[in-house]
Amino acid sequence: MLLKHTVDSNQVVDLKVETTGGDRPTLIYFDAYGRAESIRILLSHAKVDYIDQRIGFSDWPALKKTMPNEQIPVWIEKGI
Ligand SMILES: N[C@@H](CCC(=O)N[C@@H](CS)C(=O)NCC(=O)O)C(=O)O
Repeated sequence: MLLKHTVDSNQVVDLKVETTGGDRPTLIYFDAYGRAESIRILLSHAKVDYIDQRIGFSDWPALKKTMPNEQIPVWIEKGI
């Protein structure tokens, strides 16, 4: 699955979401503990099947404007 984020009129960033199928929700955060690790731990404990999408720090400046409040963590479920 490929999410296309329009950053501005000239630039579209592809955010590749690893998925093997199904409609698994996605947690987007840096490849770091930060504000996401407690969420990951809770999801793991609850045995929630989700995609742990980790963004490289070098990709963040382009993706920032596409995120709600321009911050992460972000949870995407059923396209929302
Ligand atoms: N109010 C948000 C704050 C999220 C937040 O501060 N995210 C930081 C990472 S821990 C962030 O996106 N930093 C990058 C930036 O602001 O450009 C929450 O509690 O989840």
